[in-house]
Amino acid sequence: MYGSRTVSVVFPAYNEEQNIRQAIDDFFVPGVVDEVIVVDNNSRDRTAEEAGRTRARVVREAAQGYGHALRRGLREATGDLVILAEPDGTFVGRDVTKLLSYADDFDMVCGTRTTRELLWEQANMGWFLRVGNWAVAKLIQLLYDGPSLSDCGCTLRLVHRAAVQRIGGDLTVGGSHFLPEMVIVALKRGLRVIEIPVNYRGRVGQSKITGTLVGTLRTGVSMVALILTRRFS
Ligand SMILES: Nc1nc2c(ncn2[C@@H]2O[C@H](COP(=O)(O)OP(=O)(O)O)[C@@H](O)[C@H]2O)c(=O)[nH]1
Ligand SMILES: [Mg+2]
Repeated sequence: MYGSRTVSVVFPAYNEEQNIRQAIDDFFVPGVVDEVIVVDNNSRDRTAEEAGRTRARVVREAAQGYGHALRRGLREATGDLVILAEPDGTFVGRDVTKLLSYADDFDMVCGTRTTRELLWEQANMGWFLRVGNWAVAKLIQLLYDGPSLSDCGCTLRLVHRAAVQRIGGDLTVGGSHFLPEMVIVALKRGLRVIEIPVNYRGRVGQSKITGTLVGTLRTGVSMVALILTRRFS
């Protein structure tokens, strides 16, 4: 609970057996987080089994993709406040309280991983990724008259479930470029959005999006295409 509101955490999970249980433990912040939902996205490893041994609720999403998994989680969450995160060890459970501290004033509180002081040594956020995330975020800020944005790809974020109900029908992206769509739709609907710095650590297990240059570029191009087409078509 946060004040009188219940809090859900959503983990999209594709082959995350190595860290899923630690992540659930870490994010089940006592007295604060009421529900953790693991969206198992056709994992071929023991992700679902490992998560099934915890207090988390496991749902299986057959449509493959980061966006499909997160959208399913947004539909499944029952909390008044919904926090999207990743179970790969990159995010820190105690940052939940940072997001919550802005929840009274904003409909959506996005994390940013481009603050150097909060980047851990092993974090996959070198110069290229940092500048790329920043530049695409600035494009959104500029074209959609947004708040100050400095990271287009940070899963860790909070959204009120009431806001999800307003924007859910407009969310269409199933792939890795889902996050900019969520911000664009929120801004178009006039939701109050802010971005705050969060910790970003090294990953446990294999990265499926920004682990390779090709994956990073593909995601970046899809993001920019989405941002431009939604604005100009
Ligand atoms: N890439 C990808 N990630 C998925 C999918 N389904 C769920 N996920 C989860 O989405 C999150 C982001 O992927 P990740 O490999 O961490 O990308 P990175 O953060 O760029 O290293 C992880 O928690 C994945 O387990 C999928 O189909 N593709
Ligand atoms: Mg990750």
